Amino acid sequence: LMQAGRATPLDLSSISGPAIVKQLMHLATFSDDPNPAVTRLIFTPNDMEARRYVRVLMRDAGLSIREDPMGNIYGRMAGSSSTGAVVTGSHTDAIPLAGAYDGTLGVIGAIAALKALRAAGFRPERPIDTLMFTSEEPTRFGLGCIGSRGMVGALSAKTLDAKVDINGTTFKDASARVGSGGSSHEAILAGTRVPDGAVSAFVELHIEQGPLLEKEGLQLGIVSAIAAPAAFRVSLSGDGGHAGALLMPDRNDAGLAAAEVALAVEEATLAAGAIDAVGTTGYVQLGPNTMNSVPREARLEIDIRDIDAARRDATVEKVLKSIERIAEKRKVRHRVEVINQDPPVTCSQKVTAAATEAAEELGASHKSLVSRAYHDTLFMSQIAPAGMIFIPCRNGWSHRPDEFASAENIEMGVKALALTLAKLAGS
Ligand code: HGY
Ligand code: MN
Ligand code: MN
Ligand code: MN
Repeated sequence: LMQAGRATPLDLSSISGPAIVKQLMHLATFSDDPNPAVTRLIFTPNDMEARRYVRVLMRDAGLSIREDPMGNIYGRMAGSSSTGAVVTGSHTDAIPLAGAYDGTLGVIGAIAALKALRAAGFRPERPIDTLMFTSEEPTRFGLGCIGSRGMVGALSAKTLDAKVDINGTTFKDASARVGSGGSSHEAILAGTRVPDGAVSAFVELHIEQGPLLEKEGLQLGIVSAIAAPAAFRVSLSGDGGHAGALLMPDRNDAGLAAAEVALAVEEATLAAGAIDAVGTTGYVQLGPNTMNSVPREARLEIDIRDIDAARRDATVEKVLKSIERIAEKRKVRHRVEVINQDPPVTCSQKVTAAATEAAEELGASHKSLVSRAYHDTLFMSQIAPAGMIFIPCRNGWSHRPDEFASAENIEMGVKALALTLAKLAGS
């Protein structure tokens, strides 16, 4: 492939979709739930297996490995200069009963891309780092992108102190298993923070998790922007009581209040009048959650997103007002905790141009599109020009066991990533 500014063409023929699929399927075996589902929460035994496997692949690709105190794992291809690294990576953690491609494609694919660049005799000017972010999903500690937030200084020790899992385990105690943990959240964050200027560009390869590319028969997506995610936790409590003896007029049923709140989320989101506005009540936990006891506790986790931040915030405001109204009407006590309310990101022209050029040199059909899912790229964009490359996934399905991407689309995605990295790293 003639690469702009390069004397010799870059031969990426060693990149094999079927070989990468084999690695992805092996990685998928490290799961708390049986195949084809993948469940893999940060620092659990299966996550430790996944980390070990990623290290094996990084070593096999000739990369020098380093791990920071939060467990972000770097695999470096040295360059003639020692700073301003071009970084590419994604995550291997998986929410309960997810699939085999979300995140993992951008970790395994990045290692395969660097292995191919080395085989093609490519010697970068700036170093290239592949990165396995320690955890992108919010499942265990209730906050997404905990590793990239730590890397860019978007996470305080105070916030991290408050993040405990369902057993009350803190990030620090759980990260001790990684062996690169630390004595306190301050120390862990200090050792994770990326120094200014250390990263010159960031690009993440990921499945689209939406149906557009497949619908239009396109091979690649160049991400222009990432939607603004917000999440919050709502606790509702009533007095509960005996399902037989407590008469209806005397009830303040927390379960019914929760049901109304979930409907209010849908109503407020639809009222935004924009297809890009989405709202989900994905988690509802009732207490004591048994047939003949009137629910006295309800915990909800609500996720509201939009590519327009102001419109997203207006939807959030509407939902918060509805919670007040519903709690008042049903005489339940309520507590709302904002988990995150992050701005959207416009991807960097420098990265999207390099990725578009790579797609064109590969003769890959492509289009620019918005990412409705959030990614670690959302935070890496705070310290460096950042962007993403998407490949199609079947029916746009994701966060489901039947999530799927074809070997040929994976192969094209990894080739585009390799070429984009070569352009950004210079030689
Ligand atoms: O929820 C998301 O957008 C990502 O998959 N964590
Ligand atoms: Mn995900
Ligand atoms: Mn993901
Ligand atoms: Mn074009």
